[in-house]
Amino acid sequence: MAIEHSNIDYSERIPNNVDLSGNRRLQRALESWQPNYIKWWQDLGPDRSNGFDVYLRTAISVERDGWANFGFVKMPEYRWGIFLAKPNLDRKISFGDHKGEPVWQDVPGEYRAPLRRLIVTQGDTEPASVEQQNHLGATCPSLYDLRNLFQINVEEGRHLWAMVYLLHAYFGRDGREEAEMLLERHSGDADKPRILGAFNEPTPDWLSYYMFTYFTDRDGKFQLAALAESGFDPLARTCQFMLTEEAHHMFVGETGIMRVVQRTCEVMKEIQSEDPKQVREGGAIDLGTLQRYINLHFTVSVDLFGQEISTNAATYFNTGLKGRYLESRLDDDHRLTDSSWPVHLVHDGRIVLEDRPAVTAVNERLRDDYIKDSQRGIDRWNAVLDSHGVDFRFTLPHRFFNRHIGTSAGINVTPQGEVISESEWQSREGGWLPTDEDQAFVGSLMNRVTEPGKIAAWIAPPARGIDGKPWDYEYVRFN
Ligand code: BYC
Repeated sequence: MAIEHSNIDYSERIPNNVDLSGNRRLQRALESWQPNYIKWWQDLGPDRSNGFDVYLRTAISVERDGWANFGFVKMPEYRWGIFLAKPNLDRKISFGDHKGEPVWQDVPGEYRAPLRRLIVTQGDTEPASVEQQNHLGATCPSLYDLRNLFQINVEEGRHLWAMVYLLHAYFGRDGREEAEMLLERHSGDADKPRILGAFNEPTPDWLSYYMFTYFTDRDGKFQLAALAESGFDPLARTCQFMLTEEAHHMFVGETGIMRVVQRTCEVMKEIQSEDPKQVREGGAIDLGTLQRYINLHFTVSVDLFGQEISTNAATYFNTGLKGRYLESRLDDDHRLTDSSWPVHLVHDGRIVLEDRPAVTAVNERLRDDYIKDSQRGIDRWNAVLDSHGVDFRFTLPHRFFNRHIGTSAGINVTPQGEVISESEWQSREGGWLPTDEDQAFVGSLMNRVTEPGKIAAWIAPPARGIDGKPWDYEYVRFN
């Protein structure tokens, strides 16, 4: 294997810390993928943004002080590259059948297919999210928000590079073919859709976007954390570095929704009413609509954890390819030979909690961690309501509400966790999930605001700006 550095070589066409120039074949392969990537960015990345100067962070090293370097960049000139966290030469596999063995620097032949599949699935989500968001620049509520959108987009693009590097470097010809396919499947495409459900859903407006970055990017956090435990060291180190960038994406979602809630509270105070109709007339998003958006985006994201009982997941765990959240900090045998885990299941139309072999329940366990983490934002949004003396409380719906993957797919469950009939679902669904009318209303608020210091009327300004700059800084220059 090549020598690797923590500093990134920016004199190369593809910035990297994996000594790419020491492997000409790989370098040539990636350099021939690069124009296809740029073409994809031009075609399906942020609409009509090529000439903008955007205040973006770019990693110049994977050290603590080097990964967040700010400056104005035109997005097609962003230095997408290949950055792996520093190696730990003594690292051992920490779970599964190979626990205690040195981590792999190459792909173990017998695990090649499932490993490739995990990398492809992860890689597929990254460009999908850019495609889902490509039209949002036309309706941004402020320059600050526009900049954050673009930051997330370029980083998702880089996360695609991260997976494409692994495919090219370790999977030969089929890896190269998979890398091509990552640019050929498209979000919502009837013939060649993205692999996972949530990544084919539209992100029609900025409320959906904040919900997506809060709930769906958080799936990214948990999946990347599980892959960061992998026995395949290049994957683990790639994901470790990706996680440093992921935090900002969830921050955009959490604070975005918080600012919407803040504005709604201000309007309710001004008009002395919490009546949804009057709140909407006041130009804010009523709390019921916000709850329905939470319900939708939470459930679509919860589906991303797969089946409650999964032999795929057990195989990934046993073979050392994908661990649990913070695997090395868990206090057990890390093999799960005799342990069990409580799993929500549906039996004879009833929801039950039953112990199942833990190794088959690792998807569900990751979902448990995710749900716990998701609750934190709900608590913060409720604290905003509290500080305005508003009684309403946001809640996460039951994990079986509105599911399309897993044991509750196809049964109707209320947000409170009651199983109901199809006809009852039909009559009550509009109270739980965004209606056409909700979406039309939210859509009607989406007008582009790009003057520094100005912000759309449905959202409060952020508490602070980016990189120590004021929030009303000119983060995007249109030229
Ligand atoms: N949609 O045994 P199961 C991110 C399929 S987000 C469609 O549970 P497994 C990001 C499944 O493929 C993180 N199909 O499967 C966020 C399987 O198919 P086969 C993305 C689904 O493999 C925002 C079958 O159902 N990373 O980074 O244990 C912006 C049986 O299911 C879905 C990853 O997901 C679904 N939702 O679990 C940008 C990590 N769920 O085998 C980026 C890599 C399941 O019957 N992926 N199926 O043909 C994985 O670890 C696994 O593939 C999954 C699925 C956890 C997703």
